Amino acid sequence: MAEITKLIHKYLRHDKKFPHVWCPGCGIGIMLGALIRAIDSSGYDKDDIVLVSGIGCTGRLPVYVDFNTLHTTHGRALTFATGIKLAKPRLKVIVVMGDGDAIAIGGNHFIHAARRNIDLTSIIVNNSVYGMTGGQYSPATPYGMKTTTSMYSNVEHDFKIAELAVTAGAAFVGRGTVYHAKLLDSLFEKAFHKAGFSVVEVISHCHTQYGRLNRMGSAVEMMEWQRDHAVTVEKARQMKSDELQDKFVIGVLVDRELPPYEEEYEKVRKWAKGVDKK
Ligand SMILES: Cc1ncc(C[n+]2csc(CCOP(=O)(O)OP(=O)(O)O)c2C)c(N)n1
Ligand code: SF4
Ligand SMILES: [Mg+2]
Repeated sequence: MAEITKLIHKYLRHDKKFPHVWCPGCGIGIMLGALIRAIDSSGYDKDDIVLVSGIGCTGRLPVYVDFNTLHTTHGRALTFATGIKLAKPRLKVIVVMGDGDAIAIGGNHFIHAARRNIDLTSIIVNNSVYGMTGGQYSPATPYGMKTTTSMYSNVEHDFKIAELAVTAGAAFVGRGTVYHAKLLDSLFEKAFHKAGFSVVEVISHCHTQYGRLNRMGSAVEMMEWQRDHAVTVEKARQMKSDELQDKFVIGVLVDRELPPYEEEYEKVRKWAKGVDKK
């Protein structure tokens, strides 16, 4: 308990910005806990962290934490973060986005940040829906599910966010859930220490919008759904594809050495100035 109190006092703007906007039981709070623990155990100085977000329930997160924070426009968090990183490469830049923020309006920024391998950590809270604006479907809403803009059934198929990041070229990609909170701590730490574009997809729940419309029960029942449908990378390797049909994989999906954009760009800058020869 003393440890939690210490973290609250050190990292939350508890005396200025609370109460927060999140519904009781929302998974974003669990993700925030994991984020703070991972930053604390990584030993970063608070002033060396920049936390950037767009707009949404997830996007609200930087308001509540005592780092350098930017609450920017919907879908554009990665563009702000890229500018910060290129101007101040010594800073640790972390971007938190909702599924809509990251892969609907921000989808192009997301795939190109991964392709360029910019040294940023992206955390995407995937609750399958636009939570903040009333539960409209997003590109992460699975086929057949109800939302306020697909009251009968969603006829589109969902992007698998972590797999999209792997294909787009990210150096590190992990997926966890808010049920598996300890796994989130370790995925965040690994992502922070990776040079290049690192991504952690966090499967979460929006029980007040998506869960209610799809009769998925309380926040706790939605977390039990996460527990029952998640399969570790190691276990998935032993399973047949039909056994994995209604499951998703958690753990480290990719961890590869790729030169970060900043290093490549610095080389070109030195060639152009005649400091180094090509
Ligand atoms: C340019 C622009 N388009 C649309 C909106 C409205 N808007 C705000 S948040 C949001 C979606 C939020 O969903 P998501 O990113 O999944 O975050 P969540 O609330 O689920 O955490 C939308 C469409 C906006 N603020 N700005
Ligand atoms: S609307 Fe959904 S995502 Fe937003 S705070 Fe409530 S439960 Fe969380
Ligand atoms: Mg969402």
